[in-house]
Amino acid sequence: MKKSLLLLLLIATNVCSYAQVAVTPPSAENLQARKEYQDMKFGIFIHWGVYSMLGDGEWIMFQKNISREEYSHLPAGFYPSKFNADEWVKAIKDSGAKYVTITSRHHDGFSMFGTKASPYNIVDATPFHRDIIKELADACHKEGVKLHFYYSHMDWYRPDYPLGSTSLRFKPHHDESTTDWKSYYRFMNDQLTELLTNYGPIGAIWFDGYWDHPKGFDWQLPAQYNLIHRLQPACMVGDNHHQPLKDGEDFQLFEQDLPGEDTSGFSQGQTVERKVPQETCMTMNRSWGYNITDKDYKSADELIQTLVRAAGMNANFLLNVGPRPDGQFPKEAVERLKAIGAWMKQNGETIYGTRGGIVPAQDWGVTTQKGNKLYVHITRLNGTCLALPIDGNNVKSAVMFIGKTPVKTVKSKESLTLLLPTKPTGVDTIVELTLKKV
Ligand code: FHN
Repeated sequence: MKKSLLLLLLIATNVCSYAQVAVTPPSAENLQARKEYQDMKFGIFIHWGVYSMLGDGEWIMFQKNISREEYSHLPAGFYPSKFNADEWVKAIKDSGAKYVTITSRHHDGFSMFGTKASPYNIVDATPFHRDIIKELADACHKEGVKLHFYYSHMDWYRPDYPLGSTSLRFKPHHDESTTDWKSYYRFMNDQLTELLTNYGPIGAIWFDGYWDHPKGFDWQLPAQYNLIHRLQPACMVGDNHHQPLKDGEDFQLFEQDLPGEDTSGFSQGQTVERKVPQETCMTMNRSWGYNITDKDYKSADELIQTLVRAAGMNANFLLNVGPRPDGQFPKEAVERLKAIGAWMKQNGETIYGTRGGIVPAQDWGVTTQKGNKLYVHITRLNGTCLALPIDGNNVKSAVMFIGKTPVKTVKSKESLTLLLPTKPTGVDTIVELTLKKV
């Protein structure tokens, strides 16, 4: 009797451990990494792959219904002769960005790094034969720029990938008979292991493509997230699933929207979870991957204002660049990165290391805060008078951030009214308040 009970217990424990993998709680390094990540505030997203050669974005395989067989001839022609990782990192650093998130493998299934898990990769399948991710990693580590990896859960190339909503609509290569979740899951985890073993410290894995499968599909995320945290405890996990935060995720991603907004159609299912950091990713024009005809670039001023607004909403801003097939950033992107960099050089103190200030985002702008400094970022104001709903008696001084000239104020227990010397006209007029008590 005793023996059979023991047997039952053993079986039950085993079944449970397979059915439900518990997510490992975040380590001390991970919690520290989240803080440092929030301090960085600004990153550059890079969408680059063999699709860049076709000059019509990273979804071209799907949009033009290109078969797996036809598409797989692209790598043999991929030779980005002007690629120079040091130049990329210099441009990124000069823009004021502190980290870069690059597509290690996008939905087309082509790996932009040297991987033993599949020959369909930049080292083995292109005449370039160079591991651009390794070169970028070396340049980033040398320059103190953090490196994050975008990694697609969805795959239009591999026959073992379980057909999802996109691959069912366009039948790129295979049917249900070849799909094999176990094999595909093993492949992803092998690649993630390589990415977290061969390229030094990695700041984050940025997943995308979850939404390719209907509700109920089990991506086995807890075990995958645990693997990442086991390999590099400080590495953060983020997933662009457009859903509420899931267990084991260290930061929350918003696509083309600031946290809490829903203009893109991607953010409907997301509530802002303040227990983790937030990040807003955005295109500079209308495309992620290189698009040869898309010249609809946002102005540098608009991008700066979005970065400022994100900071005021306590979020990082991840701004995308889609390099050309020759390996260089488009000139429009270079110009904007330079302009943002010049602004950050002057005003970065009001952004880096701050958190969203005590006054929540308003139509006129936002506030950021670091200790007893409250920075009032005015991006749109008619007139010269601005009332802030804070205890005016708690404000020791008010000065213009640039030049430190005093700003006249009217104080009450309920508000502080700023009487600006002139109507704000620039991209961001910043008033620096010093608080008596935080
Ligand atoms: O389908 C992708 C798209 O190509 C791009 O990578 C963006 C970046 O946020 N995310 C996906 C759509 O949610």
